[in-house]
Amino acid sequence: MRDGVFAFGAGTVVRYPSYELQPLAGYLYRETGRRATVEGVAGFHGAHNVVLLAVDPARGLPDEGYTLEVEPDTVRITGADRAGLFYGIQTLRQLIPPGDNILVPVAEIPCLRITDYPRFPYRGFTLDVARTFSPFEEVIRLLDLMAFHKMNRFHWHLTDDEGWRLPLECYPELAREGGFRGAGSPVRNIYGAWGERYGGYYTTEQVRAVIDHAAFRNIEVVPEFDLPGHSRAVARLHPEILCRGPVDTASSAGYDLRKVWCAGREENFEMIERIIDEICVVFPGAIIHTGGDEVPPEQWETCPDCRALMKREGLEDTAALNTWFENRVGRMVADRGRRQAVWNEAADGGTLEYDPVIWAWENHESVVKALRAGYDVVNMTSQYYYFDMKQSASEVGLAWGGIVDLAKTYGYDPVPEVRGGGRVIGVNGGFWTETFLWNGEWWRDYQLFPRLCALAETAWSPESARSPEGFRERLDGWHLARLDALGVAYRGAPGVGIREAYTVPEGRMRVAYDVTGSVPCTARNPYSHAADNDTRTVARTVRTARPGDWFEFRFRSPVRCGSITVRSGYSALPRFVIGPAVLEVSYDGSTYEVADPRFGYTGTFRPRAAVHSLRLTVTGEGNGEDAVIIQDLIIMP
Ligand code: TNX
Repeated sequence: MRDGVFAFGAGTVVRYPSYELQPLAGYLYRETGRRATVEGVAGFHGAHNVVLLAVDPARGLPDEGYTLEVEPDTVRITGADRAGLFYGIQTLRQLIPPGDNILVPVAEIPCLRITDYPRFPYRGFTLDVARTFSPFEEVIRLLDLMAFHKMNRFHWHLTDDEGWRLPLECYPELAREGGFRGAGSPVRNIYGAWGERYGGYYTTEQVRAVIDHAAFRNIEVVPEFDLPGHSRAVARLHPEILCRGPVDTASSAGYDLRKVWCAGREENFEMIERIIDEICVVFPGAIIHTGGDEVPPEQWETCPDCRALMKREGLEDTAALNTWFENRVGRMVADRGRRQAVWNEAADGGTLEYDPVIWAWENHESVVKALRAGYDVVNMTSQYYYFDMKQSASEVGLAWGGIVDLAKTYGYDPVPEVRGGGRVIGVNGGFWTETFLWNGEWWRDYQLFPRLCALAETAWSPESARSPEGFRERLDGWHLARLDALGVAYRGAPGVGIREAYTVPEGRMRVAYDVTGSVPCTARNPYSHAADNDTRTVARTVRTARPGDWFEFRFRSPVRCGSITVRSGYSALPRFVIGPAVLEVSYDGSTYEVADPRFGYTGTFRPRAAVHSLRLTVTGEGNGEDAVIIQDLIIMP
């Protein structure tokens, strides 16, 4: 810090010395409230009130580094490379007082000198767009926010069991049909309401626009084609890729849940190579992610072709087969001059031969294991960096990785001490989206911020410069205000606060009723759990509900009320829902009339008289699940 301030605005001139930097000068102008004028002139020429941009590798700063020198008359931002200059501009943005930039004509920036560069070359974030779709505009907005936090890799999880969002010329049906689920699609809903048509995919133009928008902001897009598991969506359109073993419909009302590419079917590798080839044409980045996670062994174990292959290749188990599979795909990636990235399980059954980057996600041990084996590792440990995990016990999200609050994310040192072996090349935040189908639009900001700020600081700053108190101070002191100004509805923001997963409205009525149904419930989760007025307990059936199955809610004495909400499924994860169904109401205990003809997983209606009983009759087929879950009624006066 130095004495004095630079008055940014009212006559400030932004100068760029060469044509290539003009777009960055324009970017600085726009992102700092359009206060300055921009001109293509090199040097200061004795002028004052000048911001001078430059790239100067000769200064000897590491890649992506920069210096920022603020004096009363001049601001000089010098990048080691273009990326460094870009990050110097981000820091300048962060030095301008938060608030509405446009309404403050002159912003005072304190005089100072900064020398800055990142700890890790890889500072990434994963967005799962397969389970819940994020439209193009949301992706662009996320890239802007990532860039503001100096993050430089966008890992786009484009394919999974529940959807294929990547447009391909070689297999256009994958996105056009496999991008949707529910009615009219061979892909069914596992998450969300039965039968409901849900989905979307990106157009080729949008994919290009994302890549360009990211590249300008020094973000490389890492596309993921998740295989050999997590491939139900493609398997629904191309069932020939599956193993020659039994179908998997035992728990799913006839819907085949199989999701693994057969490893013994040679034509599969032709199809995969065509897809990889097109991915390499569309995506210019260095890394192509080919999945390798969570491959259920049963299909390979029962397939004659896979068994013959394992025998021929001397592969002991399905873990070895998974590694073998990823090596074949790795070769396709390497042949095209790219580097393969895989989830940690891909290395469980042998050596990956094409110098892949291992994305260690399961736990800290998986980071250590991959390092010991000598790989480059991206640390994405779910217990710290999965932003689909709950932030406290009562909030929305999964919890298999524990409660991942801000302090946990911030407090984790991503570089374990492992002698020799590989190195941690970076960190990555993960946002898996199966939990968020029901939550409208608020959840993206809520789950990501400010946890992403903590991850970004871990990614950039040396471990020795980090401190939880300092981080908290900087958040409360100005960074959260800056997020407010950027319109980010982060957890705890004014008007957002802390949201409970299941908001049970205040003042609901406690009324005695009984629940019965045509499907028995489990002993652990009987029907009475849906009638005990305790919203933490649920009833769970022993099998899925089929067309014609019914559930009845019978009040001990007729209830006069303003509204009744019937709810099904888990409160945290939109699974095991009932629907579609017809909701009927009886005011006399014997005749029924329709209250909601299109009941999804939930439905609310306003009775016109005292209610005697309610009945749900299932009209749609199964949900790819072996049960449905019923919650307490919410009855409002
Ligand atoms: C595990 S992360 C998965 C995802 C889920 C996530 C939910 C990874 C490689 N596999 O498919 O969405 O957990 O937290």
